[in-house]
Amino acid sequence: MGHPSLDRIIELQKNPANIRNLCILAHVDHGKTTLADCLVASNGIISSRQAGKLRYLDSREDEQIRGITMKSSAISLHYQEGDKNFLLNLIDSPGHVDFSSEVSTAVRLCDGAIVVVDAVEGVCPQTQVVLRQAWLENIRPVLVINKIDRLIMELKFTPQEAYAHLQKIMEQVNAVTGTLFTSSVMEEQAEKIKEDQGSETQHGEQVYDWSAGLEEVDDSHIYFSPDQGNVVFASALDGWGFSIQHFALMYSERMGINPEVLLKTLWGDFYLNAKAKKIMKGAQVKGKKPLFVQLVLDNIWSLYDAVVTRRDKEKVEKVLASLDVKVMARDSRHSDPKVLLSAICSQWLPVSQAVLSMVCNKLPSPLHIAAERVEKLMSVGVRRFDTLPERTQELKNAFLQCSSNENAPVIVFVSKMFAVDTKALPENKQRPLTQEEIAQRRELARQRHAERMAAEQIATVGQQNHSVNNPVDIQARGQYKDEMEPQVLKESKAEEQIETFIAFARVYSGVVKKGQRIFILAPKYDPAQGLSMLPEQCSPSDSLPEVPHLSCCFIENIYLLMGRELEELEEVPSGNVLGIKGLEDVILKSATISTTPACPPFTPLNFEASPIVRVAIEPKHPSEMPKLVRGMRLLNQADPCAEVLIQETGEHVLVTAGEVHLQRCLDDLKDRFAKIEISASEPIIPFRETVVRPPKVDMVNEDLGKQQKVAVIHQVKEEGSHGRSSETLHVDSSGLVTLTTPNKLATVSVRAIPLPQEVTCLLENSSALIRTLEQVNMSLREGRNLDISVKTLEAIAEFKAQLESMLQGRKWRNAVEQIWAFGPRRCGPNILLNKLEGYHRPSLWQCLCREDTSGKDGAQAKMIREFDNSIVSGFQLATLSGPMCEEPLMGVCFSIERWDLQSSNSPHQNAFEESGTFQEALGGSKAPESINSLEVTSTEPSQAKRCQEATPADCYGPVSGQLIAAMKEACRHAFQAQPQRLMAAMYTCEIMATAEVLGRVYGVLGKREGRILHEEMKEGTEIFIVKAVLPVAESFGFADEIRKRTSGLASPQMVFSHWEVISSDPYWVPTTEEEYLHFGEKADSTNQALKYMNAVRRRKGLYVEEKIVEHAEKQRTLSKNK
Ligand SMILES: Nc1nc2c(ncn2[C@@H]2O[C@H](COP(=O)(O)OP(=O)(O)OP(=O)(O)O)[C@@H](O)[C@H]2O)c(=O)[nH]1
Ligand SMILES: [Mg+2]
Repeated sequence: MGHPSLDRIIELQKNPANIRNLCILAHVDHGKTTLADCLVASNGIISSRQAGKLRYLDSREDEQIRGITMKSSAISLHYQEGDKNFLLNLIDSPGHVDFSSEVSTAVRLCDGAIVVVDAVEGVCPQTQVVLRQAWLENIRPVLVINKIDRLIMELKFTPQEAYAHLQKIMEQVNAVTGTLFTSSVMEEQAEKIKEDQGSETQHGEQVYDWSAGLEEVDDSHIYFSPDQGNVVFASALDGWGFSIQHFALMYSERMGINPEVLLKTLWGDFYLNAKAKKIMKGAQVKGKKPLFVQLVLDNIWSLYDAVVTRRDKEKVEKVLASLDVKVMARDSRHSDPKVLLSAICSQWLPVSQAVLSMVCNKLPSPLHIAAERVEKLMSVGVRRFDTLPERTQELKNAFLQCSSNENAPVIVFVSKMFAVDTKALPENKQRPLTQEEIAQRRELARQRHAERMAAEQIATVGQQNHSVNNPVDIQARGQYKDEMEPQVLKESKAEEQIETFIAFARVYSGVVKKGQRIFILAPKYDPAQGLSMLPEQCSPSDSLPEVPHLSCCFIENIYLLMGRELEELEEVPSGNVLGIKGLEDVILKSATISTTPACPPFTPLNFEASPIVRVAIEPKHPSEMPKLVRGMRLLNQADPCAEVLIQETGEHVLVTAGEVHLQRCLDDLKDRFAKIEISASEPIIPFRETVVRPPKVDMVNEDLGKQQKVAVIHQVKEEGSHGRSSETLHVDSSGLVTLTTPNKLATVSVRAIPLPQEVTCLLENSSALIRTLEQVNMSLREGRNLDISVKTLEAIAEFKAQLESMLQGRKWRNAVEQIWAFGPRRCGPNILLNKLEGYHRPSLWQCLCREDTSGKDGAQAKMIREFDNSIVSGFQLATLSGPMCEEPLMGVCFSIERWDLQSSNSPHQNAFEESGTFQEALGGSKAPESINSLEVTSTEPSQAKRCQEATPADCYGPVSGQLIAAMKEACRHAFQAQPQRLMAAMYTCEIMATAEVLGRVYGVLGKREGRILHEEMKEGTEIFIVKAVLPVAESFGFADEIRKRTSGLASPQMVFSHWEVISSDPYWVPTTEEEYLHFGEKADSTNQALKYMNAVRRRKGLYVEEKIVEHAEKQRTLSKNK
């Protein structure tokens, strides 16, 4: 098939029924880019000889060097089947975990996916992840089992063994989809039951069978099976691939069997009974060759045997004759047998043909977008689809129709921004000139030359007549200077514009045109608000009032994405993937674009990996700081997952998903975006601070008595009294910390309690939900009514129930109801508990039982007390950075047990009573009154005195501020009154290794404090899969070390998994005889936690308690003796 012309593609873009938007997904190195090469070669864009070697879609230099894909890139291909012409918008994605955000951006734009699985390695961790991602985005997958040649050449399987192995892989893949499917059916059933229940409760108890739903739903289409036509077996490297349809058709002709029958029996436990000329069931039991082995695999095996293993010329001739394939003499004489093999296979079983045909027949076109998917895309956060404004709901039809009508609304989603060299843009590129243009230019040049000659002649004549300092001459020179300046300016501007950002996007409705004006809907845009603020039937080109999160912009240019190249287009109709220029100032990473303000922003992308590795960056030469800042801004825009921030300390910090990702970001920064030398710090490793239950035994396993606890508390008291008079701070023996504000008007008592581990986990995993809960509560407090979807409410109720079941026991009685806030940032894994007597705040869970709050309990009792917010803020600050090394807290519950607040105006009132000006001075009496009404404390005589003393209280600042500070301090002291621990971030890492290098892998893991979770052998292979956890702090250079030590035979995939308490106490010092004996006086050799803590403190410029001179006396003695 020839290279499709641009006109052809433009033509094809107009017929959405024949468009397929798809991406290639797989675990790292399973052969996505190689397969993409084969498909690209089928369009003549690269030669078929280069396919598999070129890795055309890996256009970056580092991708080529490292051999892994780092950015997803798209290409449009043409495929013809019968008289039907298809347009395929293909996106190749990376498989390395560090770049899984690139997968999310690709999946969002597609309707289908090719999932590639390595025939040797089978289902790997990323395979599961991508299948899940496809599932979450409702896109349909097809399967390619790749690298079958490895079964022949590397594992030396017989066809029979290979068949058994392939069956197993198929089972594994289907097991993953099966789990996804079952859980979603269960969810739907549960929802249905809930909905029904309302109407049915009157009719008495109903019993529901959970499995019933599963049996009713037809799930055959979601599984992969060769007879369904959604599986291709391939070797992308050798250029062959087939689906069983191909063989079914071929053999049905030869053997005279109905192709339908063959199709059903070619994969499965069937065999050919030669005598009876019948296909029978039960090959395994009878020890017969299954049809698949006999008719398919045997042929391939014998081809490899003849061509590659034996290189038997005669046999090859025979095979060629039987396959009816002709090869060029050059290929058959080539010294590398793989060349001949590829030449044969590309004619006999061309992989592109098999894959493209499957894609066109099995994947949906943009016209078949599921209504369910549209609703999911359109409903953001807590909102549900049917609460969206009517005009917004109507847009669902636009999605479903995928119409390119003139009056269809334009809806486009931008999933990422990518940078291209401005010079490489088609409009800036030099293109070959046509004959006419060449002639035209020649004519122009000739004219110019003639003019110049004439001018010179005049000049020489003139010079003879005039003196040198001719005013005209000076003027001319001045003009010249004038011309120079804009030139210089232009140049510097051009330098700035070296990178242009192109939006990677898909049109869901309407036609996108060059020069069109459109609305940009930021993720937080609310169509209800937009519609109410804007006039009806407005368009983006009108002058409009400002609406939050909505902006307007011109589409400067649009492109067809062709891998490394871009092609300029005038317009792109609905259903296509495209690149858009001109949005870099209005879109940071992703956004929705529309011509109607009724369009909602799409749901945010699901990112699987969270950025965790952070480094501080600075330019080698301090004067280049502005360039670095600009470069970092560009990098932030160009990468979906990288985060760039400036810390309070002034450091410029880059946060990435892993080491490989970090390296790529640094390279990009150096070579493209900042173009300066930079230096990056050692990765900054995040820690968390927590408290634990007091240990029962000491470091040498001796029983601990009470004295240690007391010692700890003593220490806190001492520390506490450093900064402030101990009069305001009191710590009792149970760890309850009581603190009074400097103006002595407010007192808080706080206790820190460790949360059970599973609660911390739950909080950590539910942060999105907690944030939603917080939003809901906020709007309830403001009196706004938010329509919350049933699903969200259920999720909140379930979360509450889970918390209740986890927080059992006397200590936690009623705790869930008393939760005041979560922190830090209002959604973190720490809890503030309200243990105050007589203060009934509105419950955090009020959205679950909105009817009662206003009813019987009475609004009176559930009032929010004045300065409630200050307490929460103090708690947020305390949990954001702990006392150990200013890292966030985790798994700590602060229970606030006393909160007295004296009315701040009483002393003033005393003083100002007579003059009566105070009320005016305060500008109204609302606030002081409400404090009065909630006053709890008694009126002792000393109280009055204290109040008198506190008259100049104003010098301490506003009460709310003091209360925040006091609450924060109280929490910190309460934290210190408990045994404190550091928590380390942990990676889970999966390593595939062969038996001979397994020992070395364990060696490296052991050295880096890794813990092996389990090890298993992949069935039928020599490969072991080791799963381990490893502290992030020890992970830098780990992948490289493993690769080096095993000569590249094992490579780990690391993903952030959880936080783990480091068991050793950083503050521990030996106190008993035994401990001295065991650890020596210094006891610093083994304290890993202390090392980590001090490293963090040093980095942050905090005080580190270290002895610089260790044994001063000895040194002196030595010199004396000399
Ligand atoms: N033996 C064999 N090797 C293959 C086959 N397909 C790909 N490979 C090799 O596998 C390696 C990885 O191939 P890629 O195509 O880069 O894999 P990928 O899935 O794109 O990798 P990432 O993009 O990094 O996730 C390369 O060395 C290929 O030559 C195949 O069919 N058989
Ligand atoms: Mg790749």
